[in-house]
Amino acid sequence: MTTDTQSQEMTDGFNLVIDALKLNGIDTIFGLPGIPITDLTRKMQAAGMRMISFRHEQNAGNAAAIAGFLTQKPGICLTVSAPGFLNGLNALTNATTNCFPMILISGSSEREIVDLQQGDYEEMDQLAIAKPLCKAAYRVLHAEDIGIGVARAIRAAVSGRPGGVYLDLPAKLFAQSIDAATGKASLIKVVDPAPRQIPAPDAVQRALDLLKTAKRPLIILGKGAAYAQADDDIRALVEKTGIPYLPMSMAKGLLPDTHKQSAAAARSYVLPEADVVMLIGARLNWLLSHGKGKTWGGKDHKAWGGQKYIQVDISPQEADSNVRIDAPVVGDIGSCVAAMLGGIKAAGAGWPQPSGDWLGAIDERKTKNIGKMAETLAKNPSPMNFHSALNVMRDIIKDNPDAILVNEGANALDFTRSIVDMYKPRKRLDVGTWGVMGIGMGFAVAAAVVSDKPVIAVEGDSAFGFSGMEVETICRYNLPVCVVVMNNNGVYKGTDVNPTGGADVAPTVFVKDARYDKMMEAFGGVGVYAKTPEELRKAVEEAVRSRKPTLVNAVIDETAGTESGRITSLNPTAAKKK
Ligand code: FYN
Ligand code: ADP
Ligand code: MG
Repeated sequence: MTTDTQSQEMTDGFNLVIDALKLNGIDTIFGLPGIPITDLTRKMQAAGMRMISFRHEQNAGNAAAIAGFLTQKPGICLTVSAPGFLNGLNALTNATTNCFPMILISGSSEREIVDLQQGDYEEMDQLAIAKPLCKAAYRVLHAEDIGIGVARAIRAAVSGRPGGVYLDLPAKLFAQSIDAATGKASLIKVVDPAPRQIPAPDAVQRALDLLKTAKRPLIILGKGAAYAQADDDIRALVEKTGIPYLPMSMAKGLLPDTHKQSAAAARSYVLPEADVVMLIGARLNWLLSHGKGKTWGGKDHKAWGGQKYIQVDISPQEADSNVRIDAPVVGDIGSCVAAMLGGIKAAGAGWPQPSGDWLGAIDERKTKNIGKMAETLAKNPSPMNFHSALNVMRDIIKDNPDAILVNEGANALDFTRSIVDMYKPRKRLDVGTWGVMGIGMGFAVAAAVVSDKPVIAVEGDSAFGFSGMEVETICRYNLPVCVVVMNNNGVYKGTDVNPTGGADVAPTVFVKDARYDKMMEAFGGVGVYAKTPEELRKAVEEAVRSRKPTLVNAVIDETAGTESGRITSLNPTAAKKK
């Protein structure tokens, strides 16, 4: 593409950035216009790219990150310099932590001024600040290097363990003009950006030999397994071995949560009791109690320890991060699972199935927990509590398995995770490894943009507050997003009081009976105030049918919920006063 103000044989930085991205199949940008990238956003749209503008760069960054998770192509977040860059950094760091491939592209100040600290407009050494927080970071100073810069950023984002990459483009770069033929020749279409990483046959054999010895095997599926898009082979591996599996929250739906081999409803039993645990795209981090110690939920459970582990992961350094890994299988999950499946199929009928005692014990706990859950879900209190509201969402997701569920909050997150079953892969997008609040609307916008499927965002009222202004973005692009705010008047609940009796409300309390639905109406969307499960069901079903931007304010009992949901135990308890 050549510039519109010069002869046909010239091009410039603006157009080279666009051509480099388009050459690599990138057609959607999530960002926020401003100095020095406003014209770039206009040119991107004029060049036929989708330029999705947000109200805050953190939400644009979260959108780019989850677009990467869903598409296996790096999501692109475009921001202005300094404050806009910093706003995007939270999402870039969260993407790196969660292994989501994204590229944060920010305009920046000129090197000569920044390095002499001469006080430029929004002066900041952005590259230096980004480097420790992301997988890779690059700066481009010359137009003829834009092709290389974009190529390196794409390859860094998706190869090996996916993650966040920062690409720093100083303002002057955009106006640099070079010969069009030279510019074209400088662009790189990245060949095989995420090369398969085939596991060593002896590593596969070692893993299969260990798995064969297990009396009480357990498979844990993580979001890496969901990202890999090796769905059929993963399901075949689970079903051919008959091994019970535990899906981490964003791996739910790789097999339907109602699958008979799911051990999700017996979590605290299977984790300490298994004798061989195979991790597939899951890390033994805090979400799995680091493979030792008590499990979460604040209840006394048998401490973990003594298990043997198989770890299937693309990162060779992940093994032994928390406990000894007896059989690391290093490679991309698609190649690793295919290789293991080959070995299992070769064994034919000789592959040992788990013991009946093990499966029976799991079923017993599942039945007990599911029965307990059913009792709770059958109640219909007024006002609604999390369970009665989520019982409705459970039915709606079951009736609409292609809908994408975005979920964040504390109780709103934890109760949704165990109440709302998922039926297809990559349909549950949540706070992930870091437990970050604020991912909601960015994830919802991106999920709708990249999939065109209906998106249902079940939000704690506190969580919604972090990105709520993006309801305007949702309306502006007329996206099929239905936000359900679980409004219990506060963080965790709405009942805390100021012990001094002073005029200020307690730090965790919000405006009583806030009308979040009016926010959506303010921008032309549909707002519904739902006080009963029937009203909630009607509103969400209509939103899915109509595909209109909708916000349902679900009135939840303000006494419902616990501090921090199921991770209350993470809160430090104040020392008892003498
Ligand atoms: C699960 N369970 C069920 C079901 N699914 N019972 C009945 N039916 C179904 N379908 C049971 C399960 O066996 C557990 O009971 C319990 O419900 C909880 O299951 P969960 O949620 O899978 O397990 P648990 O113990 O909460 O997992 C620990 C955790 C989880 C840390 C992985 O709490 C988590 O992912 N938390 C994320 C917290 C977070 O990031 N919050 C955001 C910021 S918080 P038992 O087996 O009897 O224990 C801001 O304050
Ligand atoms: P969860 O929280 O769901 O358990 P984690 O984010 O903890 O998932 O772990 C994901 C793991 O998956 C990371 O260790 C990452 O290296 C790995 N991973 C991501 N993508 C792939 C892939 N395509 N092939 C193999 N491993 C992958
Ligand atoms: Mg709340």
